[in-house]
Amino acid sequence: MQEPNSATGRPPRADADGADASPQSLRAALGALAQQAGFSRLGVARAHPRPEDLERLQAWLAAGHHGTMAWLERDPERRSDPGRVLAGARSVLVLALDYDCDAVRSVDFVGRDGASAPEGHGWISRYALGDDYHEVIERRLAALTDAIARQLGPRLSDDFRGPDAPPGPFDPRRDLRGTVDYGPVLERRWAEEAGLGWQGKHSLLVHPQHGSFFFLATLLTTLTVAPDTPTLDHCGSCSRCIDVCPTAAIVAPRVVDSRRCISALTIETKGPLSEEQARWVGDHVFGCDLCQDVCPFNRFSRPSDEPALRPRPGSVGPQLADLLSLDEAAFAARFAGSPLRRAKLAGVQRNALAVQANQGRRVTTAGSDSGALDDASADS
Ligand code: B12
Ligand code: SF4
Ligand code: SF4
Repeated sequence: MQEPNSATGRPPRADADGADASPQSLRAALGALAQQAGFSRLGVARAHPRPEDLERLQAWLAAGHHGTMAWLERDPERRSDPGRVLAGARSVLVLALDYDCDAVRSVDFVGRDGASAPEGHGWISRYALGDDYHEVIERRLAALTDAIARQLGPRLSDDFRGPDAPPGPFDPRRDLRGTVDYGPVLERRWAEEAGLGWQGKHSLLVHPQHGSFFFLATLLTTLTVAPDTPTLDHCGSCSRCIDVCPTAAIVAPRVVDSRRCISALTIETKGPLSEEQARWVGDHVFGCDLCQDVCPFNRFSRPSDEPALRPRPGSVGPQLADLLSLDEAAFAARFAGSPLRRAKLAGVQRNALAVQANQGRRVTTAGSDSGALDDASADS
């Protein structure tokens, strides 16, 4: 006996080989297809408006926490309601792609203060050591969309969209909508509901076994898919991420002020940095991993087996002089298909110069300190 389709109450139609399209069988089939398409994990949530997230998002924007990212102000209602992104959305498929690697943790390179790297070197954050994840994930979303249409589409009865939507055969352009990162979806909120982890105090999604070094993407769909169970918050009384942040950018648990976040300053901020911002950057040339590096759950994360995300030669703790010697052509060749293109050559060199100045000040301060000691010993 097949279970009725929970969207329509009607039994699902069996296809020629007897496979059904119940929410449970769809969940199992989608999990397998997501892995075949190269994702590490799939989680599923029921699509619904999220009024509490709309309120929090509006409060975050009103406080100016988005900094220079004005695009985040566009249409918060849409960001908090998948039905406004895909008409008739019934499920949110959330996809995780692991990106950890064998490289040293930044906290062991730039230090807990974010400003103790070996002189002449800066830090490029873990997620940016290999190829640009947007491109990797977009290719995979396309492969997954194609596989769903080819392998599951023909199995779906014409009532899969539920009673309120017009019937018709499954059409991936109408029934699926993939987004990654800059799409109008609060990915971490859906990922939490879909059981892929919980939003830690640094605001990133943490999985109890896999830690937080993974990307997220979503595939909204009109299909009714059996949802997963949300993950419980395991942060407890820990506050390591808040304590380590050198710029106090985590202003409350799960709330990041981008105006102080080194990641936003080094990647998203265009034009010159103020003197204060340039000091906050410490030794970071692109992005920041400190709040994730100290999280106890990242002890469990393993290197990703994804070749495209492995560190490129020279990307771990790069030499500042190398970065500063690049011209446009050399930058384009060295960072083709890399996330660093987002900051452009001008942004990367602005950051490298800030790091150089910060290190220069350190040397001078250390020099004047030892001078003070010498003076003291001379007096005694
Ligand atoms: C804008 C953005 C940034 C901004 C702002 C960061 C931020 N915390 O919002 C900046 C540039 C600073 C940034 C930095 C980074 N980012 Co970013 N970023 C995004 C982006 C594009 C949008 C995030 C967004 O909408 N923020 C707006 C705020 C309001 O949303 P929110 O944090 O989800 O807000 C909710 C919570 O705060 C929650 N909340 C608040 N209070 C409470 C209380 C309770 C009780 C609860 C339950 C919830 C709650 O409600 C809010 C509204 O829903 C997402 C992709 C996406 N589309 O989601 C990637 C994303 C979050 N970034 C990602 C990454 C990897 C990073 C960096 C690690 C990169 C790096 N190494 O430098 C850093 C980490 C910095 C940090 N600690 O956040 C990944 C995270 C993957 C993961 N495992 O979680 C994402 C998902 C991209 C992706 N597709 O993989 N990022
Ligand atoms: S990414 Fe760096 S600056 Fe931003 S919140 Fe985390 S530790 Fe702070
Ligand atoms: S460091 Fe501690 S508080 Fe921060 S996310 Fe990890 S477990 Fe939660």
